[in-house]
Amino acid sequence: MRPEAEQRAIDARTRKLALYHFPTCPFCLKSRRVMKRLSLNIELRDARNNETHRAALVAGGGKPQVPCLLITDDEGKETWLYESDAINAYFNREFGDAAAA
Ligand SMILES: N[C@@H](CCC(=O)N[C@@H](CS)C(=O)NCC(=O)O)C(=O)O
Repeated sequence: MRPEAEQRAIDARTRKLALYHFPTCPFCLKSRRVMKRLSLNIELRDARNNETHRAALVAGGGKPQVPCLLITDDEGKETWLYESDAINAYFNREFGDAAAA
């Protein structure tokens, strides 16, 4: 739980993110758990059941592996971050307690 203003600021930043995932993939679950723990409202894009999302993942990231975090910076430049450990490290670095300190 964060103060409302702080959560709004985090929400504004997480609007620039999207997580490509499969609903039943254990690696995706690992990342979704961290999102939940840190109260990150990040759009989930199902690359298993949604062909558009799957195609975007392959076209942008280069392979159909999930989880993959799409990070869009203020200039619109896209970074496709694969690997659950790397994604979770990014979440903790950007939004964890240490980030707020
Ligand atoms: N080391 C990767 C493993 C990810 C992985 O194996 N994901 C599977 C789904 S559980 C996958 O994307 N497989 C490719 C496919 O099914 O096309 C991680 O930790 O993110």
